Amino acid sequence: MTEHNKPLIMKIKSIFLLIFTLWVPCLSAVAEKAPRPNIIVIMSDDMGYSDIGCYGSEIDTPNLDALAAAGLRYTQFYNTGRCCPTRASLLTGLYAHQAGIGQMVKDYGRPGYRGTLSKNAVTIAEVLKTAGYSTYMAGKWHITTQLGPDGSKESWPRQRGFDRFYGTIIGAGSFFDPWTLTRGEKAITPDNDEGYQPEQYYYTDAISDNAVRYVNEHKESSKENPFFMYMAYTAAHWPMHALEKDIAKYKGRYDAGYEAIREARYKKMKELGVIKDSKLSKAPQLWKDFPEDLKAWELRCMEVYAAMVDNMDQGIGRLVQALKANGQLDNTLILYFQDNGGCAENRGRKPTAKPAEGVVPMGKDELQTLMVPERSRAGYPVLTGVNVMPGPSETYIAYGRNWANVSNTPFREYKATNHEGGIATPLIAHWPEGIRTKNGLRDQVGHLIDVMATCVDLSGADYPKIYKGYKMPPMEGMSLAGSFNSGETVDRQIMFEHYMKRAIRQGKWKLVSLKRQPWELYDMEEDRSELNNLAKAHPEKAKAMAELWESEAHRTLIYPKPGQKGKGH
Ligand SMILES: [Ca+2]
Repeated sequence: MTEHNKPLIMKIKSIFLLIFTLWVPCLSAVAEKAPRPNIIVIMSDDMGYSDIGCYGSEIDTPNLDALAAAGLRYTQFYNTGRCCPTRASLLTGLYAHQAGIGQMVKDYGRPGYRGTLSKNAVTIAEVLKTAGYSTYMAGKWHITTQLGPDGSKESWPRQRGFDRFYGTIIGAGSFFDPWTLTRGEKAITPDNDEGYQPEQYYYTDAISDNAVRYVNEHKESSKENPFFMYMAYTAAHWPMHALEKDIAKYKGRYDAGYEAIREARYKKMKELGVIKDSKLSKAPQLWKDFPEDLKAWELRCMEVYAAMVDNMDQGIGRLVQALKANGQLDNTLILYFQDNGGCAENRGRKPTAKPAEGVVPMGKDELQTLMVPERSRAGYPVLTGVNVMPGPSETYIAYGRNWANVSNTPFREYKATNHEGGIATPLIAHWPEGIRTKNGLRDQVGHLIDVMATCVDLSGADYPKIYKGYKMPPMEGMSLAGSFNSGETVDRQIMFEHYMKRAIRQGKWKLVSLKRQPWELYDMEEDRSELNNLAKAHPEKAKAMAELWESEAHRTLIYPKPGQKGKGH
């Protein structure tokens, strides 16, 4: 630079400074005016990583596939492995124990195990309301011990931040007559609900239809504020209940048996890129070894399961159409994921001990009071056991371990464990105005705790330090928004614990154990299926991660455990 040039450069600098001074407030004014997105969180129940089309399934899910094709699929997203803790963690952005629900909805008298959402935790709905969002929920709550329609409701959806609620307070029940069915705060039956009288009542349709109604009524009321909606389907949790029109489509689709379906999924998953070098884990039973005389029944279980997923996808399609018709699809972030992996529970696979006798129809206002009804609303006895063909309301059967293993292709283990078969979930993110990548894959490791951070980030809400006089722990997660338009990954540390099954993910490493079993160590980049235990090959790494898990367990209220007086083991 010469002396001669200086004044000119200074002049240029001044001009730039002037432009900058005028331009930046202009830009920030635009940013302030940019409408904040609506946010819809859709969660399904008891489904494996490979159960939707865009993650490898043969089940028809064209609407979820279309969201994935126009947005992103995450390949390493985690839930907690079980219904209640997942819901507690998702809604609060904390680990489940910090939110008071480390196990199920039962009070074990320890801070991490009260069975009801902690007052030292705030829900996404509560936070987003402070930023002017309307808040709606349709579906399963399952984070309170308060079940009775006449008792305290202080930890019900309406009391925890949702303006409107339609759904169930407990975690499971008949799809034709759900236990704890509620509109707002009022206990209802499918027959006496004045707000919803379809030709044929089916809970999955009811969740979809009520969600569509919330979206439409938000628009009709000309509200200019954005909304947050939480849709928590009970599909495809047991019982295998579905509509005959949906089941018919899947007749014969599974006749080739477990291995053929599992291998087809495995091949498709690799082609799609949702798994990389994961090998296929060992199946619990081969199709040829399943009793020949029960095969028609076993096939029917999976046909009904597929129909349940299909029906949910149809409902998601109706939701997308409503958003499109209202001109709101482009500025709505839709997240879809699952609450835990495929369920190996044996529910209803043995005959009913004492079936009800005769036909005694239920009255219009007669509330269902059982998770497993003794009778359908029409009055017929509900039956379980082999060769009771699932689907109708007079049956109550789970699809069983072998199909759960197919759902969890290619992983090991099931719902309620911390192995990948328990905690791996798809995550689809769709937001035309915010996500530029189409049909993208994201390898960023993530967890339910990230949903709160994402909502806070996109809504501009302040996450409170104190809420209603209670102190709030800081959010545990990180916003997903950073990965919406970038494939770069950030190393994470993520904790897991449920009924003494435990895990910690740290970068590419995962330390995991079953209940009262030794730690196993896996390299998740090479062995996502957890088949080659490296704990002995890398003892120092295993030890360091085990120590980290212990210290994090104290911090995140895994300790003290139920039955423990002090802290630690
Ligand atoms: Ca579940």
